[in-house]
Amino acid sequence: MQDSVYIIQAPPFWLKTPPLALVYLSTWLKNNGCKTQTIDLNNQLFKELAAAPGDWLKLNTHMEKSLFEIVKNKYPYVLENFYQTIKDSKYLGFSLFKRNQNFTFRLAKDIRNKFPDKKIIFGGPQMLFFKESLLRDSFKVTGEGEIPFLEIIRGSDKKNYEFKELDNLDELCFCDFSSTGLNSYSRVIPLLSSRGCPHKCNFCSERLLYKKFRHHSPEYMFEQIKFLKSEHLINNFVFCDSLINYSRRWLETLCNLLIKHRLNINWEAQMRVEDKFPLGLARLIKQSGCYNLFVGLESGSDTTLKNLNKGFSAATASEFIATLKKAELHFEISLIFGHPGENNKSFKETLVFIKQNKTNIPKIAQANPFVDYLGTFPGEYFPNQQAKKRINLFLRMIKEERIPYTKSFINNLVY
Ligand code: B12
Ligand code: SF4
Repeated sequence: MQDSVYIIQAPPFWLKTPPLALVYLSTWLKNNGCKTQTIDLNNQLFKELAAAPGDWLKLNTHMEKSLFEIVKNKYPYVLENFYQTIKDSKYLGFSLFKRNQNFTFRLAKDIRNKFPDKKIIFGGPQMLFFKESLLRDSFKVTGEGEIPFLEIIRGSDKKNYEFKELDNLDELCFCDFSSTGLNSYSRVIPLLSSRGCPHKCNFCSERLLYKKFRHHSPEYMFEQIKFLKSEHLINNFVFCDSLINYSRRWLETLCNLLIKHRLNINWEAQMRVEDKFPLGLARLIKQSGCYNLFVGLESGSDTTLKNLNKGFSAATASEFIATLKKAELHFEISLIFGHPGENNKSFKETLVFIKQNKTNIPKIAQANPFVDYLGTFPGEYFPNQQAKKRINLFLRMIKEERIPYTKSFINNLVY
């Protein structure tokens, strides 16, 4: 048995499900003989502070920057308990996102002072933003964590890992939630059937987060769902993939397996707009238990869709949405405003598209300004002052048209 490892999710972070990185990494390390535990400090603190979910989830720089000091001054026992728990461990891994980076760095600095010998490893999507070492003698893992984490525990002193990706996802053991637990969350099991995305929309960070697109076989996913359902007696699943329809045959096989074996689960996922999407497949998706899809439409203008390299036209999107509606699927669409190149004409085309298709659109999930995520835009980017104004006009229009929307995901990304 190797020295013990703790993998930590600092706050603030999403609350609904256990952080999947902690689940994947702890499952992998345990199955490779490492004594591993996870600590969801985010969930613990949210409960300890009796915070309102809306306040905790709202993107708010001030809260993110001040949270560590608040905890240190008002709830010191939480940190003391935490230090007590980790005191005998050798490795501490932190999962880093934009929202929890301040808390994570403050905590890691205190740990370095208190326990100078501990090996500290940083990973997670926010690593893309750091070129330098983050803390004296720490390890930096950009991209997938499984292979680098294990190498570090096995004694490698390489300090900087980038995109060491698994070749065959089916070699991974089924997700083990025993360390994170599921009962203290909302009893929805997160799943991941793939890593990366085969498409290349030019605003999207997916190609920066993963180098190779890979997926599990549908048989593996079916067996994993069956196992998790019987293990935890939970029926609700959320696919955290960037998209669930990377292959029609794959999706059809999985749906058929779920139906044939009467698994009776409920599931939701993200989906890409596809040309000539078969009504039969949409019905199969519904029949297999899908209760919600999150569709990345982004725009209703052909010019903007082309600029975004979405790979479909407004007419295709209209047909796709009608197909989902015909299959009685519930879905929500997301939109981006203010992409460089969007002008009044293309903006208005999006408004017209939404109006014309409103009877087929159950809900607007998200409307946000274009964010140039580490140079995803292949040209010179200038912040578009129009974006906010356009989102407000769009909001006014969907209110007038009585199209439902998620209030907290409108214009919440730039903060
Ligand atoms: C699914 C998803 C969601 C779901 C979450 C569902 C759920 N049950 O958790 C929903 C839709 C709710 C969501 C919401 C948001 N999301 Co989101 N989401 C994703 C998505 C597509 C997948 C996340 C996931 O589960 N991945 C699977 C796990 C296993 O991967 P992972 O965490 O990256 O971990 C791997 C590696 O990073 C690494 N690793 C991670 N931690 C560690 C630690 C160590 C020590 C090591 C060695 C390695 C390591 O190893 C892991 C396994 O290989 C990602 C994009 C992506 N493809 O990653 C965006 C992403 C995480 N989301 C993002 C954002 C911005 C948001 C929102 C803030 C958007 C918004 N408009 O509000 C909200 C957050 C809500 C909130 N207020 O907190 C950003 C985060 C950017 C950042 N740098 O922090 C991402 C990266 C997308 C993007 N680039 O914009 N999201
Ligand atoms: S927007 Fe969706 S389809 Fe396009 S690259 Fe990103 S994840 Fe893939």
